[in-house]
Amino acid sequence: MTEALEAIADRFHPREQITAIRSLGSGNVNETFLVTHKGSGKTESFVMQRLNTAVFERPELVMRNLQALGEHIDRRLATPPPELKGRRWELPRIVPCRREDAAWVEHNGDFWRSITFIDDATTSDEIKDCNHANELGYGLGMFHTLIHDLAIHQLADTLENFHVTPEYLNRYDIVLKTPAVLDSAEQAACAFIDKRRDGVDVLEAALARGELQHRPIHGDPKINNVMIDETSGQAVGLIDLDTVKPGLIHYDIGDCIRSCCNPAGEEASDLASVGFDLNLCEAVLDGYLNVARGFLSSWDLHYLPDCIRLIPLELGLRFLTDHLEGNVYFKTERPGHNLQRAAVQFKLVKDIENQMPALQRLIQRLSDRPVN
Ligand code: GN1
Ligand code: MG
Repeated sequence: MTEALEAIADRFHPREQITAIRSLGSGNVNETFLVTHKGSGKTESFVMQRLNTAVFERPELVMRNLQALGEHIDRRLATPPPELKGRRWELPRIVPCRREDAAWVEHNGDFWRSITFIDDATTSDEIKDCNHANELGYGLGMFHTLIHDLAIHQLADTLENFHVTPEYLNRYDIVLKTPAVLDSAEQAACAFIDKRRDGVDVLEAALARGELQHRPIHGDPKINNVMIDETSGQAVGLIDLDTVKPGLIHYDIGDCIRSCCNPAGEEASDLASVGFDLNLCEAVLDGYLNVARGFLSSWDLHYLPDCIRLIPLELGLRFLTDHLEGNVYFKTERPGHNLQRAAVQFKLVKDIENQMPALQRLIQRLSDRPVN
C-alpha cells in the first residue's frame, strides 16, 4: 500500500482504519483498487478508481450519469419487477468524500472516485458452463429492464461515438494513412477488415431509419462485469458503470455474447482454442430474453444476429487500430498484445459467420416463444 494511494483513500475513509489497498480486476482502461478497512465488527471494503481521463474526458459527467442511474434504480427497486422474484440485486453506488461535499478527488491532475463493493459475489474472465451463461444473460436482461425507462436526456454522452462502428473504421483508415511497414500478422488483420467493410453501418443505418432507438445502455457488459453470487451462482448485478450512456442495446447484447460465448476468453494466446459456442449463446439469450423480451420490438429482435457478429468485429478493429497507433488507448502488457487481442476477436467473427444460418434459426426460435 503506497503512501500516495493511502492519502487518496483517506479522503474517502479515515486512514487509521484502512488495513489494505490492493489492485482489483483486469480493466483495460481505468486503475482499480480494493480498499479494505475495519468496520462495525467486521472488515469492510470499497472500490477506489483512477479514471482514465484520456478516455473519459469529462469524468464529472460520468459521475453525474452514475448518480442519475443510482436514483433511477432506487425508484425501480422500491417496487421490484416480478422477474427479480425475490432475488438479490445490487449495483455499485458512489462513496462520497468524507469531509468535503464532493463525489470525487482531483489530485495532481488525476481523477479519483470510490464506489461500493458488492460483497459475497465474484466475476470470472472465462465462461464456466451453460448455467453461468444463462445467469450472465439474466444479469444483462435485468439491468436493461431496470433502466429502459430512464429517459436518455438524463444521461450525458460521456464517450462520443462509442460503439459507432463506422467511426472506428474511419479512425482506422486515418491511422493507416501514416506510412509504415506492416508485418505478415498485421497484413492479415488488415485484410480481414478490408473484406468486411460493407455492412459495418448495419446498426447505425437502422438507427437512422428509425428502426432502432437509443436507450440507456451499460456500454461494457462483458463477462467479467457481471457479478455472480458465490453461494447461489446467480447474477446479482453489473459493475463498471462508467460507460452507461445513451446508445443501442444491441451494443450491449453483442458485447455480452462475444465475451461469454468464446470459452477461451479474449486474452487467449492460442488462436486454435478460440471459437463461438452456439449452446452458450442460446443460454445467454434465453436468460436475457426471459427478462427483457417484453420491451423488445420486432426490429430489436431482427438485428440480434447482426449485432452478435458486429461487436466482436468492432472490438477487433479497435484493438488493431490501437496496435497500429502505438497502444495509446488499451493498456498492454507486452509488444503485440493488442494485435493478438484483435486476432482473437477476428477468429470469433469468422466462427460466427460460419454458423450464421444456425444462429439466425436459434434467434427466430427464441423470439417466437410467447412473452411471459
Ligand atoms: C475496455 O476497461 P475495460 O476493460 O472495462 C473498453 C471496452 C472493451 C473492453 C475489452 C471505455 O473495457 O469497450 O470492450 O475494454 N472500455 C472502453 O476488454 O473503451
Ligand atoms: Mg469498462
